[in-house]
Amino acid sequence: MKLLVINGPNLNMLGVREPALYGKQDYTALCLYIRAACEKRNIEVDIFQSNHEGALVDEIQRAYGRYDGIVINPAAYTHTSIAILDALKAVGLPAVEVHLTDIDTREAFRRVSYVRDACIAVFAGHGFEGYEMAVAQLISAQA
Ligand code: CA2
Repeated sequence: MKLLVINGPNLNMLGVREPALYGKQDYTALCLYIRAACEKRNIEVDIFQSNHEGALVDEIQRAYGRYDGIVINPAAYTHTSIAILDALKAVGLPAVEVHLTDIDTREAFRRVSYVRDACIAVFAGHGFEGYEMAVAQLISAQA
């Protein structure tokens, strides 16, 4: 099984500011965590991060025929991007939405998720562990 993990804008800034919200660990630590979670389950993984909506759409399209599932934290684009929703629907791969924080208990504008409509599950508010939960979900969806 081969998974693609996609992270949206500003997640590369993890650990730099707002540690109370997003934790003290940086983006490199998140990537190491995801790789370890996949390795222990014998899952191949590629991780992609971009601050640009079109680049995220391009990467989702590129996944078609190459991966068995997508784990996506679209960051702020969660709440705005019909383009990312359409790309996920277009490729039709099982996708799981992840957020480090619990977006349902933050500002009202974060309660809206456009991408949710194209995802089989959502894990929000579990920090790094949410990515591992998403990987486990995709494995059990495939079985
Ligand atoms: O909780 C999440 O994972 C989010 O997707 C993170 C996004 C936010 O826009 C979403 O509403 C929820 C923000 C990404 C990280 O932003 C940072 C801001 C300051 C310092 C470090 C990271």
